[in-house]
Amino acid sequence: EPNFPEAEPDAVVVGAGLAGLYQLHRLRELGLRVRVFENGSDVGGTWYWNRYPGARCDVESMSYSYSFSPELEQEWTWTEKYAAQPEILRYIQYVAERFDLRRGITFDTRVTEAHYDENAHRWLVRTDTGESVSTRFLIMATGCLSASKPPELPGIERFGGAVHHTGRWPHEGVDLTGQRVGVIGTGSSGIQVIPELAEQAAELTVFQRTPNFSMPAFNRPLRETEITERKANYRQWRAAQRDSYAGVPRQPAERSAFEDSPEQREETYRQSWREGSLFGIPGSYADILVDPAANETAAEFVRARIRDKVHDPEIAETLSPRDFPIGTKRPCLDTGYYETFNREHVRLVDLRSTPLTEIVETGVRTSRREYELDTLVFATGFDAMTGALEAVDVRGRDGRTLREYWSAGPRTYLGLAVSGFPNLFTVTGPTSPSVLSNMIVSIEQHVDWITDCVSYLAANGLTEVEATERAEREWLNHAAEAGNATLYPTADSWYTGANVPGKPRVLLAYVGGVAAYRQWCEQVADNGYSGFSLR
Ligand code: NA7
Repeated sequence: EPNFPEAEPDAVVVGAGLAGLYQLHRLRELGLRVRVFENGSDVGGTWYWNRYPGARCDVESMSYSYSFSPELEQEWTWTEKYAAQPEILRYIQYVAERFDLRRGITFDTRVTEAHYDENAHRWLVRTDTGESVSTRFLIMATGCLSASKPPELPGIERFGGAVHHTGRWPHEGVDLTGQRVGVIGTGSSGIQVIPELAEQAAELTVFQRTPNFSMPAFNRPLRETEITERKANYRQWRAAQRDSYAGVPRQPAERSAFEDSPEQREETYRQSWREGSLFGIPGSYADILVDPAANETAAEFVRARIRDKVHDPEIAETLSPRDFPIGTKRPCLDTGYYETFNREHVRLVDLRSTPLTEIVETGVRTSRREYELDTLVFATGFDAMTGALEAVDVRGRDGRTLREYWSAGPRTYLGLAVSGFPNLFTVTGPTSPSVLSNMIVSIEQHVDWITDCVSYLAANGLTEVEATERAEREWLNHAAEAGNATLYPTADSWYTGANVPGKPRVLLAYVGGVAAYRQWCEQVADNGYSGFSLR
């Protein structure tokens, strides 16, 4: 591979997170010339940017790791059940070194536009550093939770103190000792950062709009024996991951919640709770994500745990979710979240009963009073699934823009490809299982599929692959039908786009599970890429 930047590579990959890195590795193995553009100054994607204190993966580390290299699996040793961000970032950096990936990546560079030239059958890619690159394949590895959502709040520019977003935490860290700190947002990021901020701040005010369900992570150092055992059986474990619903091996529940007596249910939930996993409580019974009454039994179990932990009954009630079924918004995993509200210097402000009216120079004003703050932390989330893709000016055939084509919600075939956009692939794109699964399992499956497709084209002397509109329509109908059989569409969440004002409300992930989805994708490939036109 030449050392000078290639202006006409075979493939451009956008993003050098877990998806982009593996895609680079696979395409190189095919002998392709690949350019990767990455906005950050180093590899890592999500794990490069989200450096807030307490940032941690909510999937267990020995499952949240690449499976493609048995050597890598043996060389790397995770220290905790749930790895913290610095450890995951070190892992990704290790992978980049181990497979010599950095030399293929142009850092500090954002891809701003990608236009398809129908005559040349190539994408013209432009960057914010003024580079232009012509490529046959364009692979978006831009991440599902990478475009931060601005906290639409009036007066924000007036605030005189420091402002930080959890998704863009300063690399040098932030010292909050002795400060009056405010946090807005109580999703996964907020729930992780709040106990840590409470350790530092003199006074911590949490502004909560919607309480979320959180389960204790029961995080702990991994035992020598578990590591040895997993390392000895990694192949079987990986196969089980791929064969599972969410990319995490787990016996699927077959019973309805109402087949058990209330006492038996309580015992089942207690066992699930002790797992310290996202999948525990919602996976306790087969009908929790389908039947509102079954769901309520699980929700009430968690509310009772909140009441156990929080001394003040009024605060416990404010922290208790009541307006969406448990599991339909991504549940959170925490370490000491609810307990934090027992601390003298921590206060909870309920924005439902006292709405935030504006940000002022000295702090936050609600309908009831003003809160003076030195630092404001936004844990307000992301324009999930589509934000990073639509941030690029992508134009396909006939000048069709992705933004316009998706104006009523994203349209994809398998979450992998878009009709009208030949040779464009989206790794873990909308309507693939993506965020409803262990991301890394879904990433590897997509990257492998894309790599096979590119290699199939070459082997058959073809230059162009494009999803047909019909296949896209049929896939979206299937995905919507599957989604509508569950409670997921009922919740206002980033799964449905409801967290971003004006965003079309569509369930953005496929609920069929990674095993069924993988079979679907394999079938498509085995049938000579049915639903695609190949030219
Ligand atoms: P989330 O889960 O989208 O949480 C964002 C939080 O911020 C949520 O509590 C929101 O309340 C709150 N929010 C957002 N905008 C506002 C405004 N304007 N005012 C008040 N409160 C606001 O994002 P996270 O970063 O925590 O987690 C994203 C995923 O990353 C997570 O699920 C894991 O998969 C990893 P709302 O619920 O909208 O009322």
